[in-house]
Amino acid sequence: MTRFNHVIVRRPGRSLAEGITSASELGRPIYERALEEHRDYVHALERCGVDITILSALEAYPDSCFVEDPAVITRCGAIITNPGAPSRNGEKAEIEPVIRRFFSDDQIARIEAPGTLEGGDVMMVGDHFFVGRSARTNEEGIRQFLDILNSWGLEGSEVPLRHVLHLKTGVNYIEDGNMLVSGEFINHSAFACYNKIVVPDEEAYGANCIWVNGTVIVAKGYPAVLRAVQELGYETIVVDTSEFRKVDGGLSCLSLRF
Ligand code: CIR
Repeated sequence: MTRFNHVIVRRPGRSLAEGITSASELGRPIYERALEEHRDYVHALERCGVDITILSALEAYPDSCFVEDPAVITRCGAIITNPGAPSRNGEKAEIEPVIRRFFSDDQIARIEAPGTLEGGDVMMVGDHFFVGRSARTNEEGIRQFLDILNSWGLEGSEVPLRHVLHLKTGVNYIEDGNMLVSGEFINHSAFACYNKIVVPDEEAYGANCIWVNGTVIVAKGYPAVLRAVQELGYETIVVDTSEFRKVDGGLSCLSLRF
């Protein structure tokens, strides 16, 4: 059974306003509001019974509060990724010393060039890891990732993406066989055997929920998603992530949970 004891987050910096975005029509994130939303996010996690490592903002890396992307943590070890976005690649060197506080040398592996991989493309379902092949995560990155998993007795499989930034932009596992699916993943054969909660198009951003020790954290403003998750019997906490949405970020991207 999955249980998380630790969470790593990084405060957003003022440079978040320069983060990569596909949604410029939403405007640039407002730093003070992003900080407030981030504090609420941390409080929500605290209520889920995890200890939280809060890292300082890194102004040199506008997207570095999205700590999910430069590392993937499994029950057997951690993988430092090789982010495919050039402006984010240096984040891997910033996260590694933090990962070392929790894992020994033999529990840490790396994705090496020409392989690229970002953690937002990795969805953990027990000991199986679905990996999105995206503009950020390439074939070689996935090959290396699956090799590492296999060497640890874990397994994974590739899911080609057509429209979304990362795999977990559109599909998220909330344990107990339940999976939130939106857009291109609704009828995807890889997810046919799960209890699918279909997220309507107008709430697609809300598909990015996180399960933490029995509680599901849901983004504010997605009532159909919230209702569906509550009807499954989960405790829920709603957190506003609208400033992070302006740079394509959501609930899962803002933490490493292990
Ligand atoms: C990026 O484009 O890399 C950031 N602006 C958003 C990253 C979101 N991360 C995630 O979905 N895991």
